[in-house]
Amino acid sequence: MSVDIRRLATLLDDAARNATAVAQISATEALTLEQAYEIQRQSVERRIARGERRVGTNMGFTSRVKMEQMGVSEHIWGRLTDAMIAEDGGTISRKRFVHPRVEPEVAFLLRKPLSGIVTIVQALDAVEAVAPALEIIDSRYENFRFSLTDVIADNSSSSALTIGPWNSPHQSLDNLGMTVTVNARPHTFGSTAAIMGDPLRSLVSAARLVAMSGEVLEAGYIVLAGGAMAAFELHVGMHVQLDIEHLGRTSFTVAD
Ligand code: OOG
Ligand code: MG
Repeated sequence: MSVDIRRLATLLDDAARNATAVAQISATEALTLEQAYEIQRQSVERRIARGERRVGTNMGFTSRVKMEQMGVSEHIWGRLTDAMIAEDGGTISRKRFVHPRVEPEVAFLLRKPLSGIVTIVQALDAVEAVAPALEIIDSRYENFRFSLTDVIADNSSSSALTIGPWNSPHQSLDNLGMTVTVNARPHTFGSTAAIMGDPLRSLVSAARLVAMSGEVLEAGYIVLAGGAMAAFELHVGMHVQLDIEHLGRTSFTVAD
């Protein structure tokens, strides 16, 4: 049976737009990785056609804790658009999402394009700045459960993010303390080391993976290196804050 890529791209785009969950595609159709990324591409194309602008790339499952939490052990990537960026310190409506979760991240801003096999030195040379980021992920699948190809087709659960201050990348980034605070109480502690021992390695992986789909990490792109700690559910009234040692802080509040 041939897979109807366009229908599945529309299904997932509508699910995201209407904040309603759909059944896992893998329950009824076996997708290849190429088909899953093509569904993702076409569903994000629909956003672009509605006026959104591509601003970057989101890496997934780059830490052991994230792999274990979701039962997926391969790196994946998704596409970020401008509509996903929320104001740092601002308010985000719960209504936009199906069952949102948040995770602490490191964001890179590129000053040069990157694609294919690159060294960690080349990756660093392409970075303009680095910032703390909070990513809101929201699977469009029922019960936040999916297979590898399901989550890829669903744009790697990308849904929103806040970004803190941009810093020089010319400092050691491989073991910075991360503190997540919820409603002024410490929630979780971690380290940027959880992201492959050094979040720059996630950028190396991103360059290689996007090249397999004929893509480039463009100058000006934001690249999210992946959640460093397990994601947790968001509820109305929560104020979530991330502090990364030497890099600063980002936060948001969940409104009705
Ligand atoms: C997929 C999102 C992956 C990350 O940082 O690992 C991701 C998911 O967990 O739903 O953004
Ligand atoms: Mg993430």
